[in-house]
Amino acid sequence: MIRVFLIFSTLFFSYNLSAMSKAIGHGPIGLMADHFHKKGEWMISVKVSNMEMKKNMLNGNTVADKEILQQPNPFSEMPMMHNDSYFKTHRHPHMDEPKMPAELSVIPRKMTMKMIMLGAMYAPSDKVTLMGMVMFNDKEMNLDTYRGMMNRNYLGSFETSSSDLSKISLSALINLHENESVRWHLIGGLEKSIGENAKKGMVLTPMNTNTSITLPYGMQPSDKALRLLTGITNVNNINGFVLGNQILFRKSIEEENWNFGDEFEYNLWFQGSFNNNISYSLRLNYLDTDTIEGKDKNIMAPIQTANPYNYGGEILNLGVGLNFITNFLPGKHSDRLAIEFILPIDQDKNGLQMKNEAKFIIGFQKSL
Ligand SMILES: [Cu+2]
Repeated sequence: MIRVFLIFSTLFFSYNLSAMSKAIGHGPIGLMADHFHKKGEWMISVKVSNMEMKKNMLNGNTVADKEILQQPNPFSEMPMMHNDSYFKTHRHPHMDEPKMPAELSVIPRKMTMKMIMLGAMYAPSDKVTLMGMVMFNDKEMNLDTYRGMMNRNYLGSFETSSSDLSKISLSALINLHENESVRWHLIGGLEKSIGENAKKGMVLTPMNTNTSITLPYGMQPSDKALRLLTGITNVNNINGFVLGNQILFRKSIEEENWNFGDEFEYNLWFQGSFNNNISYSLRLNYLDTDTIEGKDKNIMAPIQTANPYNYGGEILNLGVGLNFITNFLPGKHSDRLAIEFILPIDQDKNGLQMKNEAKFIIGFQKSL
């Protein structure tokens, strides 16, 4: 229902955008495919973002650590995560292989995700702009381990991390309509997740041992899926102010044993100018992501992130940004610097998940 409403609002917010050389000529930096280019133009860009997650939520509500330790562990009948050398040296012949705890025993404390996106845009005609992007990500998580049974004592903390080339994408923006006050364009593209999807890391187990396991889904640099990206962007110029909106779908069309869920994204933004060289923006961003499809049978641990159902959900973000026209590099066109600060204002994630905190994006764009 919300989707239908959003699609209609995109179609009806129709009111100039010849202002490509003004700061307001590009949308907030957190958007992709917000503008297109004139025939023969090139643009290269780099964007860096940092996002944190802290605390945990169960079905959309804040949850205490004590309650997390009472959540059932879906892998409780499986053998305890171990490394072979530990069992060769410690195992008694008459002892059963230990099973995993019946309840979750490891709690994520904090997660930091950094991304670097390198992009290029080229317009072979006024009708079509091609866009390519390469993305690197770096993820870090701090976790606390508790004893798996009896008194559930806190045993200690550890950190896992991964960093890799994560995605490449190629898309085309089709200029549907453009006049003094409104422009419309379609977005179509492919996005390939190319990083490692079964990276291992050292963890502290609820038996107070250190061992290497396949990291849970959220810590993997990639899911190896190929996604179809489709969308539509509408930008209106109303007396020097900009009102834009955009709908984007990311749908997995080819996947391995598991993949992150399909995504629906809606952006509604407002921009104004202090002068030709500085503009400000306010953006509402709604993201609806499905749970993980499939599973990796090696991902098994007494922690929420090892369960494919504890992924996805709905998030509403508010972004505040600034665009600047700068002259750092020589050339016919001036360059652009932009920042956006994004805060979640409502999050209803599926199952047990960490809570999003602020995200910060900074980008630099150079037209050639
Ligand atoms: Cu561009």
